[in-house]
Amino acid sequence: MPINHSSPGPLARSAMAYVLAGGRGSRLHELCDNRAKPAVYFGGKSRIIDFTLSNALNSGIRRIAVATQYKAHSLIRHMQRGWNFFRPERNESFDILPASQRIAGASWYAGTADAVYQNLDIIESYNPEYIVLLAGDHVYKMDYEPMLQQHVEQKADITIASLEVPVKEASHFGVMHVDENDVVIDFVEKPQKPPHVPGNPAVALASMGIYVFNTKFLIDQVRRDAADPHSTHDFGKDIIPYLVKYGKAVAHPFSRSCVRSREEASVYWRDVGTIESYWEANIDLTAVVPQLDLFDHNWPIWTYAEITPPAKFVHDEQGRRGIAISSLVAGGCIVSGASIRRSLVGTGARVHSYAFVENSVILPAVDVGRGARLRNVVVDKGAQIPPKLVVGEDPELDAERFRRTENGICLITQHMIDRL
Ligand code: ADQ
Ligand code: ADP
Repeated sequence: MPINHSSPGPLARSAMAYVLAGGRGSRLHELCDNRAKPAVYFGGKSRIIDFTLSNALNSGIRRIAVATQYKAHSLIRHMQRGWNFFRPERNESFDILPASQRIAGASWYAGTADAVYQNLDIIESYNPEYIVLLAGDHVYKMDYEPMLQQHVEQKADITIASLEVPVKEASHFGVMHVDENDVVIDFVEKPQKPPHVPGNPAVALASMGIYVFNTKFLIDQVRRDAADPHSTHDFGKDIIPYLVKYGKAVAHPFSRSCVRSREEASVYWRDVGTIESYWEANIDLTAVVPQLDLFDHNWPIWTYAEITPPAKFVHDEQGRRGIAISSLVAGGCIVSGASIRRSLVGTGARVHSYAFVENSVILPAVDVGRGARLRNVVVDKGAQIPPKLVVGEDPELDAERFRRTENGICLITQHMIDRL
């Protein structure tokens, strides 16, 4: 049933969120061997995509579609289990759209614009007034309503969420210049030498890859792009540069719609695209006042949570205490005679006697054997850490056995343990 445009209230109710969740996440290496980046665990019990989906839901959007492609099984399974509460009889919908050769001759999604083009019939069947186009692989809390309002007030063709980033990191982004009304006057996708904002050589204005369109306009643009033999069918490379030149593109500063609790000192948006940034963003959650507040009742991060008993901390047979300090420990864990510090421990993990875990991200169902010592590691789901294994004390040995980053963070997977 089409969305009722005449109903008063927030614009989000006339919008559909279209989430691109097909990217590869190659800099997360083995963490993305069997799952797409949006399906990677974050914060002890959520997955990265839960942030974008929760933002949409908490903003009041009730129609969501997610385009998947690369290694999508675990992502699709997660969404089927955790995001299946939308009801067509309430004008709600949740569609998972794997690249599935739905259009004659087309195969995989060639680029982000193609991932929209191949599903235009589905978008048209819901007929939303606006599309909020999102990426499924960032960690942030954002209310999309102020962005929709700005889009309508400024009669924009496209509104692009923007964030100031250090110039030295800006070559991973689309970089913009805006005029005094936030109209984008220049846009370059991933420039080698990023231009800075006027008056501040250290800062560039980056696109967050979050766009608002009027649906009819988006459909026209994506069709035009699909017919263009010179296009790579990508928003950042093709559609946005075209609209900055020939249409009206407006930038929406993230600071106007970033959701912050009283605990949060500054705006928070993370790509968590590398092992180091992933580790760091997770470990930050163990701080007394973390930069990201996951305990904010006003903006819950929804997820699929397995039914588990609460985490349990017990003495071992010799009376050694099982403890965790400055740590987040998910349900179903048993910590027996082991010490855990500044770490995240995922659902259903076991940490056995005499083990010591520090500054580490332990994903679900990991088993840390007796006497193992882990420092500065990320352990992939289900890995069985052998008794007495020591990681984080001998850089050369670590680099031989595991994936060790420049700053000494080790990613450990079961496959690497099998080779020991
Ligand atoms: P990138 O993130 O590098 O830059 P891209 O690789 O196109 O752009 O990914 C955008 C989103 O689409 C990601 O969530 C990815 O998972 C998904 N995706 C990629 N290819 C897909 C496909 N074929 N099918 C389905 N989903 C796919 C973009 C913009 C920049 C901007 C940054 C902000 O192009 O201008 O600065 O996002 O992170
Ligand atoms: P997640 O932890 O993301 O929920 P799993 O770790 O259970 O998912 O598996 C991720 C995906 O990879 C699933 O589709 C699973 O079937 C598949 N998978 C897991 N291990 C392997 C493997 N060794 N080879 C190929 N596919 C695998």
